[in-house]
Amino acid sequence: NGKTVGICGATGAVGIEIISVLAERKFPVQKLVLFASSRSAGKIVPTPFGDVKIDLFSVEKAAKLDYVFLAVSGDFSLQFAKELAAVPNGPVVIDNSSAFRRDPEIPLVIPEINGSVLLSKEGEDKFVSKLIANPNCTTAIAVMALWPLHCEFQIKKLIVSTYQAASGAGAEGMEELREGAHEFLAGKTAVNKVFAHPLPFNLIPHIDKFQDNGYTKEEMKVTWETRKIFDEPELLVSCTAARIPIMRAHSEAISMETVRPVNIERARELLAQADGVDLVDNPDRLEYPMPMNATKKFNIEAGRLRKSLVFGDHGLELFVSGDQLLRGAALNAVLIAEFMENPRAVPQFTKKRTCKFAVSRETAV
Ligand code: 11C
Repeated sequence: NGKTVGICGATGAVGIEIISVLAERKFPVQKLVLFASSRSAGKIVPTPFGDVKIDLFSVEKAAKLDYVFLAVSGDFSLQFAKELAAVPNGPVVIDNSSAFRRDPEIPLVIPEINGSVLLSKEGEDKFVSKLIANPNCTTAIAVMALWPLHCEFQIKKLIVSTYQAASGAGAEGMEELREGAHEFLAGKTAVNKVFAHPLPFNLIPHIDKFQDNGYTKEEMKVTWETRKIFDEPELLVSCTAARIPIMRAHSEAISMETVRPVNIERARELLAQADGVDLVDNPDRLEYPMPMNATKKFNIEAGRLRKSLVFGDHGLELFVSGDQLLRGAALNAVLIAEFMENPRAVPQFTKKRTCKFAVSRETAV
């Protein structure tokens, strides 16, 4: 029962990772179809599933597949995703862009947290939607650590400061950092086209467009998407997002206020047990989450747990690092496909420990 799988944006940073993750997770790929722009069309790409000739996308071609991953712009997704997902017996469409994340009709999914929102009440092999949105990388990495804590202590307020890698701006962003670092070290001024300012040896507190409220869209995504994934529309979330000269893992300092008092040892235990999370929290041995160690890992790292000086017993501080291209994009997308193949195969935190506070989860699982 092999599956036919298509990737749109197959030559981009996320598209390339999706191919690797499909192989590493042993997703039953019977045939892989790679779509990219006319610049790459016709090229032969070696993949773990054999050599594949890059094709130009059309809805007719993609409609014949079982799964289509969209790792392209939001405009492309807006143009084609709904049409493709509406084809009778057509593919499941997993969209990595922000186009549908806030659409109340489209599930926004991290399988281990809220995969159950995909399940139709008609039975386990029936799903509520064939178009599924993959979250923003910054949100996805943070909520892996936050969900188990929320289920135990009920998070009331979140203040997040991010340290985001160049890969969030795609292969071009990574290239600009690599080239710019060489230029900088050679005593030249690093040229910036992708980023608002030169990134090497710098920090840019600006990711995506500024909004009317003074936050950037990247920062607002953390608020909007955390609320939707947790099914907590009132959760207070404030984020400051900064780009730093790191290649592909995002880090985040997170402060929270909780409804219930926090026991730090219990918080450590919860994170040590959580699927998709590695607890790295031994300051005595200089062990804490770092982007260098989180790079190319499926699990995110969480550590630096401590009682908050601001929120006291009802507060917790922590630090997370996670691979932007994996949990933040390709891995999560492939896990969604795995969940659609067999919901029981994906570890689901909600099944082991029902969240006491998100009422809809209790009824859903
Ligand atoms: C960044 N988080 O680091 C962005 C990239 O909404 O999918 C992902 C943008 C998105 O620049």
